[in-house]
Amino acid sequence: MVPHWMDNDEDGFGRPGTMDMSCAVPSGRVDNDDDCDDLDRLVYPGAEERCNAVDDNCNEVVDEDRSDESLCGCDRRENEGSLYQFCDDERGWVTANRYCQSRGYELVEINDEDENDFVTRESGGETWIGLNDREIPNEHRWSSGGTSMYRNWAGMEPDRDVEPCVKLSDMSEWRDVECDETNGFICETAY
Ligand SMILES: [Ca+2]
Ligand SMILES: [Ca+2]
Ligand SMILES: [Ca+2]
Ligand SMILES: [Ca+2]
Repeated sequence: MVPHWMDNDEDGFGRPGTMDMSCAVPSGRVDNDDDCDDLDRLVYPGAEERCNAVDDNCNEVVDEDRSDESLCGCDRRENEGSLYQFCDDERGWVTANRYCQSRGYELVEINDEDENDFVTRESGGETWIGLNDREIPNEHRWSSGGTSMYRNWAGMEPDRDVEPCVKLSDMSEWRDVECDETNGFICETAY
């Protein structure tokens, strides 16, 4: 008798918890349970790691770098249950937001002072965060859809209706500015 496992996505790696025994491995089943996502045929041990906020190669690390190149074109950092990409490329807010979202990330949602200190320290300059009031003036929301009420406005901010996008300054305080200003930016995903 040999053990075998379900391989729903047909990538040759089986789904844990689906073991059965018989004299031979039946067709459609495989002799291992090494898949970490049996619904995605591009995700399996040894797969190519892509910049997508997913652990493609099943090594329990998301979007790790190949050689010394950053996989997402940004500096990868982990902190307190989040994975971040610190991106130096200067872009407008909308383009920066799209960059993060097309890779499975969101512009950073800052949840508390600790996170604000962390992102200030790691970015070291003016950088976009996800907060904005592009939809309803004076109602600031996070592009992630998150509900963090933490704010760290600089004195007199937010000050103008025509400045819907929010950047973090190198002093850790936030300023609202026009969205077509270009800055570095920070992407975040849960980890
Ligand atoms: Ca798979
Ligand atoms: Ca990985
Ligand atoms: Ca990945
Ligand atoms: Ca956060």
